[in-house]
Amino acid sequence: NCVDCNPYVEENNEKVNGPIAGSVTRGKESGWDDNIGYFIKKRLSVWCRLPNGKWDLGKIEETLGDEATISLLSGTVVKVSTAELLPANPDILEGVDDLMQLSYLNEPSVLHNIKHRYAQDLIYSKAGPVLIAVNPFKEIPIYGNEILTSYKQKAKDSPHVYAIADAAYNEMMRDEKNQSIILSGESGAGKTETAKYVMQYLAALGCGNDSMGYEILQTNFILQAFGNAKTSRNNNSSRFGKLIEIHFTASGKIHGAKIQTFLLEKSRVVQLANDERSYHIFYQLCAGAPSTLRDRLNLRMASEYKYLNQSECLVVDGVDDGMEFHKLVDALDVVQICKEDQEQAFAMLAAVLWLGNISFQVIDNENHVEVFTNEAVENAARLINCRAQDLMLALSTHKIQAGNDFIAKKLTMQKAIDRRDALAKFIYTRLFEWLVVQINKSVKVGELSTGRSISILDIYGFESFKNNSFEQFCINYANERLQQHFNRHLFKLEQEEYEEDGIDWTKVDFEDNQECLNLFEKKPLGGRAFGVCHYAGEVAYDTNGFLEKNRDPMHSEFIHLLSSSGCQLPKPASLSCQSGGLESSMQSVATKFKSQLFKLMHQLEKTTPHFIRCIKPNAKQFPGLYEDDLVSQQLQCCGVLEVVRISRYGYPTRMTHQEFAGRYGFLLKETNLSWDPLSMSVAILKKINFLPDMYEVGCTKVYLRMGQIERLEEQRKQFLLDIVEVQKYFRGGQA
Ligand code: AD9
Ligand code: MG
Repeated sequence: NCVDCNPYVEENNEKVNGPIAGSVTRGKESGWDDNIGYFIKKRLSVWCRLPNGKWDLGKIEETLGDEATISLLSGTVVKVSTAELLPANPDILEGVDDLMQLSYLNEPSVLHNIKHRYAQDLIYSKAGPVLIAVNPFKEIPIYGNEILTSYKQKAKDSPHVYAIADAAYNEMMRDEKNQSIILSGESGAGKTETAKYVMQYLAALGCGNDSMGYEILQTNFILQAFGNAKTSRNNNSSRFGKLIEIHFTASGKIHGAKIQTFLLEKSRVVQLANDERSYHIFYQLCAGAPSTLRDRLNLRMASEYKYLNQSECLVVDGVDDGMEFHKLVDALDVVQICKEDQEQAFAMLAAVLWLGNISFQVIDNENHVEVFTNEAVENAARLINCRAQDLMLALSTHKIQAGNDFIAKKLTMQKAIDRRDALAKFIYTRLFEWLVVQINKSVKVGELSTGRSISILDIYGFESFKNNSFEQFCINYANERLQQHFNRHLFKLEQEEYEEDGIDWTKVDFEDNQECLNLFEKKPLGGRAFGVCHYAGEVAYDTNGFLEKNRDPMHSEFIHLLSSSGCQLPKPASLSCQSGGLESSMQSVATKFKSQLFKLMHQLEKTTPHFIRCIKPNAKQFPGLYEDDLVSQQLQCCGVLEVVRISRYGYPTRMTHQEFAGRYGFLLKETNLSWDPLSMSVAILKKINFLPDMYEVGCTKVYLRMGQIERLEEQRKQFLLDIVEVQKYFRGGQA
């Protein structure tokens, strides 16, 4: 049972379930089928899905039953099923900065709009309340003090990460309510960079205590060195989730922060895929440590350590690890980690590297092993500050209790290797945790705390690979939770708007992923493989290694070794883990992660959220390359199409009665001047003969279902053409 049942979950589901649980509606685009004839008659553009799956623009020539003949823009004529057609937006809507302005919110229209903007370096767009950020993979001049100031002064309002940070800050000040900025997107999509721009903006806005803003920005650099690595998808991939809560004084100045991290990928310390690296800090230390430190730690080049050289990838293009090391030491100074602690931390890193070089020799025909006595084990023991003999025993034997005595039983080769790697991972993760604690001490929110804060969440995006294991299981579970938060928030916003305007919101259904979450949280999972239909698509998980990864055994030998060693650094953390009680040390990884996530969701639920969806336009990390399929898949995964869907089920067109009456009042032959705009709207809607399901009249606005506005616009166009004809006629007559 990977995710144990926790009574807390039940309680929580109950609480957050709210009014939308179970309301599932997913269907075809309402109204479109009836509109096909209209599109033929008016020669309006449509999107046509070709047999290769790509969408292309064209016009419908004719339909015969379910088959349509389409002439594509290129001139080619194709026959497709009418099910492969979707309405396209009029040219005037090309490249709008909010997707919600599109009359048709279907997938090809959304994709086309984002692509059109991206080609002009307009990387930010809105989808209603959500900011979409497409990674440019190049520097574009849209950041820095000048631009920052123009957003601050509201001189600019085009979609931008600064505008989101500004909105969050202003809402916090105005409503005295905590805010959150939630970034999501797949690896390499730009979450961490975007989060840095948010922090940069907030630091500039709330720079009361200058050094605190600067200190907070420096924490990015430290956590990046210890928690980021080069992967095949991103040269600077964050291998942990992070929530940073930035606190403000009553006058809006920054006065501290609190950082929480989630689920660091520990396997990377000992095992690397080809062309990937371990955590940046190892290479930085090997390349940049001054000679005195090198001597004290017996440090070698990165290429001499097995944990680093196994993947045949030691450098990252354009990165000078030695220089980065000096920047790191500066940042550690800024957050007031003293030189002794810094050196102790470096010693632990060197210990991990030397552990990786320890090897074993078989001593009998049962494959039992002993540690090779060489410099690796000598150095590792010296750095951990224990006796080499004790380390060797801890790595090659297993203690079994026999009556009142303990017998040391020799391990076999694989068990001993696993034991060595487990110790390396243990030391590294404790070091990481220790670092987070130290950073938090340094940026601690002072006595003056008002409780006002903006939290920024940069967490790994949804993952679906060929092989998906326990890590993907946890990551996707986290994403499923965040998606629920996202859906519920959007639903709430919509509901509020309808209710305020006196509209019956029960007519609008929303999708909820509670059933999927229940599956993660309650049911024991059997068999070697299983699939989960996530909101973002189906993922097949391979249970191989699941239980072992979930148990994450902490051998008593290590605890004994480390607590009796003279090593200063990981000890407090490792012991605090133990003193946190047997309970916490016995919890499975998934259980701990689950309760961490619940705490996170509780925390987020108390804030006003702002969502940023980051999109990776190509897998090569190249500028200027936009791959339709990849983008489309991500829009699906990060829920942008879901936002679009939500508004499609609702009423995408909203106009105030003044606007509506002003634009379409001409349709009424006789207007009564004493009519108020609301009465005019009602009269217009009656006159057009819209089906009752296609509109709603609120106190302040008219709400129209998708596609309805086109009908009105077409009539208006015809009316204006008629006027021109009449004018021509009279002018002709006069001539
Ligand atoms: V991961 O899930 O941590 O692997 P992220 O965080 O989504 O991933 P990251 O922010 O690290 O991606 O961005 C990847 C790279 O894209 C960066 O190293 C930059 O080279 C590039 N990038 C991202 N955003 C921008 C931007 N706004 N301007 C320029 C950018 N380059
Ligand atoms: Mg990142």
